[in-house]
Amino acid sequence: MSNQGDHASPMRVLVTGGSGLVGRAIQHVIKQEGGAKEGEEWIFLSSKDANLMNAEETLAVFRKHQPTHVIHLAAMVGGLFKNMKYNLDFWRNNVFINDNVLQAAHEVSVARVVSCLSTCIFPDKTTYPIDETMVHNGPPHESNYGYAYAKRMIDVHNRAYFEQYGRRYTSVIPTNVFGPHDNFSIEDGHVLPGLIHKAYIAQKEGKPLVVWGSGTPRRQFIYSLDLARLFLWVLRDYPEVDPIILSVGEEDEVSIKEAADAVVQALDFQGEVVFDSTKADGQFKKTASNAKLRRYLPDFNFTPFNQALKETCDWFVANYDSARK
Ligand code: NAP
Ligand code: GFB
Repeated sequence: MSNQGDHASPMRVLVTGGSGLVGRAIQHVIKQEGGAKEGEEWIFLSSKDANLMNAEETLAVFRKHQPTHVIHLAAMVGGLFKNMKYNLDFWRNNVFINDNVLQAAHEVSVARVVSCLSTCIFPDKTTYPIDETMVHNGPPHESNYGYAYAKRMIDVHNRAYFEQYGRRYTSVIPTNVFGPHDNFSIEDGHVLPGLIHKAYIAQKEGKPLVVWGSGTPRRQFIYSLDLARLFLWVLRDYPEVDPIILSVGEEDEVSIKEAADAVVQALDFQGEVVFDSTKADGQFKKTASNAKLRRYLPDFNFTPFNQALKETCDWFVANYDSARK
């Protein structure tokens, strides 16, 4: 069965979280790379269109647009340090959003919903590489258990909507994402946008770039535009209810120190780089396998990391005044 469901007519796709890092990347692929097909309608929501933590507002925006398909990105999102501060809010806000969105989709008979988990929600004590079968195999890292459990419940929702109503709603599991329109907040954002913002200021002030933690943890990073291209494939052609990891390969994993060195190179930062080991390291590694993705898309090409980082840095410098920070 195609993901068109029984829709011979073109898709009407509602993208929740359409104004965020990933949402803006999907907008770029749809509007600048010819990602939409003839007759398709794409609607990108922000929280101004509806507070998806509110069930009535969520149902109203779904009834207004009557989507045939949904890419569900909206969430309370943040880096390690924001997660460590607000585990309760990450749990409650994301559970509200996810329950409202999936129930509204069911009520207006959306054919296909693609929601978003994250590679940071897997069990902290695990074997490597991590794969899609391990989502529920033990407690997540203590730094972000609120977000992690809320995200895992999406997978539980999808299984239950399939068993009880035959809904083929699915989810993807991206690794750490970066790119233009990211949240460059030094306190609340993720590591790459945080380091880009800090290096930009340090350059201007002639001060060292301070990297938090030891620099030894390891991460895989996916460029937001690559993730967006993969999202379109998942929406149109990925047939399963079970989640699929969307990540670069294990061999592309880098240390935080290597990531910082890449930011230094991309911004041509001339100052000293120092490490503040009084700050937390978070999860040491969460090495994910993209073997399942490769079985479906053996020839997909990821943008080389240094090129993607340069494009992101160039965007940040050019849009410094308006960037989220
Ligand atoms: P983001 O840049 O923070 O954007 C979040 C989006 O959700 C924004 O469009 C925001 O709207 C919307 N939103 C938040 N609360 C809302 C609410 N109560 N009602 C309606 N909309 C709300 O996040 P992102 O990095 O693009 O993440 C998108 C998805 O990818 C999330 O599900 C996230 O968990 C997942 N993910 C992200 C990463 C990563 O490294 N960034 C990694 C793995 C998975 P406003 O613009 O109006 O605030
Ligand atoms: O992207 P990040 O904040 O989150 O990366 P996680 C944290 C790692 O980068 C830690 C180091 O090892 C930090 O010590 N780091 C160094 C920095 N300098 C900085 C900096 O300036 N800012 C930040 N933020 N980190 C998150 C989860 O884990 O992954 C979220 O907590 C989310 O739930 C996200 O899923 C994708 O990769 O550690």
